[in-house]
Amino acid sequence: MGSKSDWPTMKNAVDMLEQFGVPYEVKVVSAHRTPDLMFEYAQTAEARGLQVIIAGAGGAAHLPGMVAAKTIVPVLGVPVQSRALSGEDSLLSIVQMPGGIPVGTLAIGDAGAKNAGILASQMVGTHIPAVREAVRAFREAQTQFVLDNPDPRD
Ligand code: RP5
Repeated sequence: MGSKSDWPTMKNAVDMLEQFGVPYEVKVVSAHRTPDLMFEYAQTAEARGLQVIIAGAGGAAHLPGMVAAKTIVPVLGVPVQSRALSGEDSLLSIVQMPGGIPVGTLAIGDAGAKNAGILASQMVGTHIPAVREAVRAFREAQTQFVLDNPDPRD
Protein backbone atom coordinates (compact mmCIF):
# COMPACT_ATOMS: atom_id res chain seq x y z
CA MET A 1 0.00 0.00 0.00
CA GLY A 2 1.05 3.54 -0.65
CA SER A 3 0.92 4.75 2.93
CA LYS A 4 0.49 3.59 6.49
CA SER A 5 -2.81 5.51 6.38
CA ASP A 6 -4.10 2.91 3.88
CA TRP A 7 -3.82 0.10 6.40
CA PRO A 8 -7.35 0.29 7.90
CA THR A 9 -8.67 -0.28 4.38
CA MET A 10 -6.11 -2.84 3.26
CA LYS A 11 -6.52 -4.86 6.45
CA ASN A 12 -9.76 -6.10 4.88
CA ALA A 13 -7.71 -7.84 2.18
CA VAL A 14 -5.33 -9.36 4.72
CA ASP A 15 -8.24 -10.67 6.79
CA MET A 16 -9.46 -12.69 3.81
CA LEU A 17 -5.99 -14.03 2.96
CA GLU A 18 -5.65 -15.20 6.55
CA GLN A 19 -9.08 -16.79 6.49
CA PHE A 20 -8.20 -18.78 3.38
CA GLY A 21 -4.67 -19.72 4.50
CA VAL A 22 -2.86 -17.78 1.79
CA PRO A 23 0.73 -16.78 2.68
CA TYR A 24 1.26 -13.06 2.24
CA GLU A 25 3.45 -10.10 3.05
CA VAL A 26 2.34 -6.56 3.98
CA LYS A 27 4.41 -3.54 3.05
CA VAL A 28 4.18 0.21 2.57
CA VAL A 29 5.70 1.10 -0.81
CA SER A 30 4.93 4.56 -2.12
CA ALA A 31 4.98 5.40 -5.83
CA HIS A 32 5.73 9.03 -4.99
CA ARG A 33 7.70 8.96 -1.74
CA THR A 34 9.76 5.83 -2.38
CA PRO A 35 9.79 5.37 -6.16
CA ASP A 36 13.08 3.44 -6.21
CA LEU A 37 11.76 0.99 -3.63
CA MET A 38 8.59 0.58 -5.69
CA PHE A 39 10.64 -0.32 -8.78
CA GLU A 40 12.76 -2.77 -6.83
CA TYR A 41 9.72 -4.35 -5.20
CA ALA A 42 7.96 -4.86 -8.53
CA GLN A 43 11.09 -5.97 -10.37
CA THR A 44 11.92 -8.69 -7.84
CA ALA A 45 8.35 -9.86 -7.17
CA GLU A 46 8.35 -12.73 -9.65
CA ALA A 47 11.76 -14.07 -8.58
CA ARG A 48 10.65 -13.93 -4.93
CA GLY A 49 7.73 -16.18 -5.79
CA LEU A 50 4.85 -13.71 -5.46
CA GLN A 51 1.84 -14.92 -7.45
CA VAL A 52 -0.49 -11.93 -7.04
CA ILE A 53 0.12 -8.37 -5.86
CA ILE A 54 -2.67 -6.39 -4.21
CA ALA A 55 -1.79 -2.71 -4.47
CA GLY A 56 -3.90 -0.21 -2.55
CA ALA A 57 -3.50 3.54 -2.86
CA GLY A 58 -5.51 6.73 -2.60
CA GLY A 59 -5.69 10.11 -4.30
CA ALA A 60 -3.24 10.30 -7.20
CA ALA A 61 -3.01 6.52 -6.92
CA HIS A 62 -0.18 5.59 -9.25
CA LEU A 63 1.10 2.62 -7.27
CA PRO A 64 -0.93 -0.22 -8.85
CA GLY A 65 -0.29 0.91 -12.41
CA MET A 66 3.40 1.53 -11.93
CA VAL A 67 3.88 -1.81 -10.17
CA ALA A 68 2.00 -3.52 -12.99
CA ALA A 69 4.28 -1.82 -15.50
CA LYS A 70 7.36 -3.40 -13.89
CA THR A 71 6.23 -7.01 -13.39
CA ILE A 72 4.35 -9.84 -15.07
CA VAL A 73 2.83 -10.84 -11.71
CA PRO A 74 -0.92 -10.00 -11.83
CA VAL A 75 -1.77 -6.78 -9.97
CA LEU A 76 -5.08 -6.08 -8.25
CA GLY A 77 -5.69 -2.41 -7.52
CA VAL A 78 -7.68 -1.16 -4.55
CA PRO A 79 -8.77 2.51 -4.65
CA VAL A 80 -8.51 3.77 -1.08
CA GLN A 81 -11.23 6.25 -0.08
CA SER A 82 -9.56 9.64 -0.07
CA ARG A 83 -10.70 12.48 2.18
CA ALA A 84 -10.98 15.18 -0.49
CA LEU A 85 -12.79 13.28 -3.24
CA SER A 86 -14.12 10.17 -1.46
CA GLY A 87 -11.98 7.83 -3.52
CA GLU A 88 -13.29 8.76 -6.96
CA ASP A 89 -9.83 10.17 -7.66
CA SER A 90 -8.25 6.90 -6.51
CA LEU A 91 -10.62 4.83 -8.63
CA LEU A 92 -10.06 6.78 -11.81
CA SER A 93 -6.30 6.86 -11.25
CA ILE A 94 -6.20 3.08 -10.98
CA VAL A 95 -8.84 1.90 -13.42
CA GLN A 96 -7.92 3.91 -16.52
CA MET A 97 -4.83 1.98 -17.55
CA PRO A 98 -3.70 2.15 -21.17
CA GLY A 99 -4.23 -1.01 -23.18
CA GLY A 100 -1.35 -3.43 -22.65
CA ILE A 101 -0.74 -2.98 -18.91
CA PRO A 102 -3.71 -4.38 -17.00
CA VAL A 103 -4.61 -3.70 -13.38
CA GLY A 104 -7.59 -5.62 -12.04
CA THR A 105 -9.39 -2.77 -10.31
CA LEU A 106 -11.73 -3.37 -7.39
CA ALA A 107 -14.32 -1.15 -5.70
CA ILE A 108 -13.44 1.89 -3.58
CA GLY A 109 -12.58 1.25 0.05
CA ASP A 110 -13.27 -1.65 2.40
CA ALA A 111 -15.39 -3.71 0.00
CA GLY A 112 -12.75 -3.42 -2.70
CA ALA A 113 -9.98 -4.49 -0.35
CA LYS A 114 -12.04 -7.42 0.91
CA ASN A 115 -12.81 -8.50 -2.65
CA ALA A 116 -9.15 -8.13 -3.62
CA GLY A 117 -8.28 -10.58 -0.86
CA ILE A 118 -10.95 -13.00 -2.04
CA LEU A 119 -10.03 -12.65 -5.71
CA ALA A 120 -6.33 -13.14 -5.01
CA SER A 121 -7.23 -16.27 -3.05
CA GLN A 122 -9.34 -17.55 -5.93
CA MET A 123 -6.38 -17.00 -8.28
CA VAL A 124 -4.00 -18.84 -5.96
CA GLY A 125 -6.73 -21.43 -5.44
CA THR A 126 -6.57 -22.46 -9.09
CA HIS A 127 -3.48 -24.51 -8.17
CA ILE A 128 -3.76 -24.89 -4.36
CA PRO A 129 -6.80 -27.08 -3.58
CA ALA A 130 -6.86 -26.19 0.14
CA VAL A 131 -7.24 -22.50 -0.68
CA ARG A 132 -9.88 -23.23 -3.33
CA GLU A 133 -11.91 -25.25 -0.84
CA ALA A 134 -11.58 -22.56 1.84
CA VAL A 135 -12.99 -19.98 -0.59
CA ARG A 136 -15.79 -22.38 -1.54
CA ALA A 137 -16.69 -22.88 2.13
CA PHE A 138 -16.74 -19.11 2.68
CA ARG A 139 -19.06 -18.60 -0.27
CA GLU A 140 -21.40 -21.37 0.83
CA ALA A 141 -21.56 -20.03 4.39
CA GLN A 142 -22.27 -16.54 3.07
CA THR A 143 -25.14 -17.85 0.95
CA GLN A 144 -26.52 -19.90 3.80
CA PHE A 145 -26.43 -16.90 6.15
CA VAL A 146 -28.62 -14.89 3.78
CA LEU A 147 -31.03 -17.80 3.29
CA ASP A 148 -31.26 -18.31 7.05
CA ASN A 149 -31.93 -14.61 7.74
CA PRO A 150 -34.59 -13.45 5.26
CA ASP A 151 -36.34 -11.00 7.61
CA PRO A 152 -34.36 -7.72 7.81
CA ARG A 153 -35.99 -6.86 11.15
CA ASP A 154 -34.36 -9.82 12.91
C1 RP5 B 1 -1.30 7.82 -1.36
O1 RP5 B 1 -1.62 9.04 -0.76
C2 RP5 B 1 -1.52 6.78 -0.30
O2 RP5 B 1 -1.86 5.56 -0.89
C3 RP5 B 1 -2.61 7.35 0.55
O3 RP5 B 1 -3.88 6.78 0.24
C4 RP5 B 1 -2.62 8.82 0.20
C5 RP5 B 1 -2.40 9.72 1.39
O4 RP5 B 1 -1.20 9.33 2.04
P1 RP5 B 1 -0.78 9.97 3.44
O5 RP5 B 1 -0.60 11.42 3.20
O6 RP5 B 1 -1.91 9.67 4.41
O7 RP5 B 1 0.49 9.26 3.84
O8 RP5 B 1 0.01 7.79 -1.82
